[in-house]
Amino acid sequence: MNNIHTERIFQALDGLDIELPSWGFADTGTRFGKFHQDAAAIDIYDKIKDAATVHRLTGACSTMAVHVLWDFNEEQTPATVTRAATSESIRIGSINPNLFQDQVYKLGSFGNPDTGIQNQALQHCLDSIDIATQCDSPIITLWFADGTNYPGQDDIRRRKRVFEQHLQRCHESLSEDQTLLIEYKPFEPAFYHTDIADWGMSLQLAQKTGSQAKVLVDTGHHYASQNIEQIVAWLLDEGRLGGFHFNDRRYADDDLTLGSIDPYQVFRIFAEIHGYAHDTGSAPEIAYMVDQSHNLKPKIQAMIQTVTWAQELYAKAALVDFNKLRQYQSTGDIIEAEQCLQRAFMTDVTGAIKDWRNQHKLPENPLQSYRESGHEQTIAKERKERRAQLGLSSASSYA
Ligand code: PSV
Ligand code: MN
Repeated sequence: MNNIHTERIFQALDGLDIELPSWGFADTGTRFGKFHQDAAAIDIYDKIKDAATVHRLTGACSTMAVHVLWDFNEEQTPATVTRAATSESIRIGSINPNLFQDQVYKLGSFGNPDTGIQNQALQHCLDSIDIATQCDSPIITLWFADGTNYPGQDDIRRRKRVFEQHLQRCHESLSEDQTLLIEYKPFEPAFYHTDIADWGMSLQLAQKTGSQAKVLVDTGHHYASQNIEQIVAWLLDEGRLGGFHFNDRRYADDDLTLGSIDPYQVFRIFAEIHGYAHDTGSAPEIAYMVDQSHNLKPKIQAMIQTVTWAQELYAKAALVDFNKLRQYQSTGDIIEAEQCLQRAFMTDVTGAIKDWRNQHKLPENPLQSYRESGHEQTIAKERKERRAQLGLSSASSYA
């Protein structure tokens, strides 16, 4: 690897910070059940510690996303939670309102036919913006489970209009440095229509909402074979790509580890971003976040695996020779243009990444280092005992 390549990789890794989700460290399952893990986080303080562990080993995860309903309560106030994060040398990142769990949301939140319920949802969003301010967090992420299950169930145009109205109201409450991210999802839990089903709907809503509203691309929220990098390219060009929720999928919203199914697609997404920076001379401001809840894999290890693969694929994408690529594109040289991408994708960047880690006093192999540290066993023992004291179910209560 030549010096220019190493320099590009170092620069890319220095600029890549990946937010971890608090919910990815807790015991979660599918609608069929949960497989408990003794080492899973019990409360927000465990989640903060786990995110900080990943950050210490990878040097790339300085913030943790929180879910308002799951992570805050009367004792766990924004101030307390922020202090706990600071004491572990991380920060609270994006704030995720919960607009799907309360019984009142059976027919939707913003889209609900009942204006009283719409207002309850709106108030929860406004409270979440306030929490973001208290946590000094610049991002509020909105994911709506809203939609219908049957044709005719509700008026799709009415629902669209109330979304526009309530999102505008949220935007009015943002401070100057805050961004509202609007996530889309084509199905689940609603199966006939979801109110924000794709990137075009998110974009249209963001444009109507205001300049601080942007689109959140959750990589798992697409139909099979959809060209996600094209969506990324369009959103970049419109100045509305706000962030990502990283995960991989085979069928639906599978929450598989990023790159486990199609690493070349992740590379192509990153290549669009590096290409944009190359062509415009400025790196876009994008919030990179993980949205994975692992039911089977040990959670901290799955996060380290995700982050290190994201780093590797991001580094590879930084090696695309965009000067040559644009030249090949302009002359219609399809073979060489494609080779530009493939050659970068196939380049072994592991040596340069190790050098980068050494430079930052990080373990050369964060996953191995974690597995050998004994940390997993220590927290499993401590949390198992704490669960027993609290009368909570655990892996061993089923043994
Ligand atoms: C549900 O699909 C989901 O995974 C969305 O992607 C949200 O971002 C996440 O839950 C947290 O609310
Ligand atoms: Mn998501």
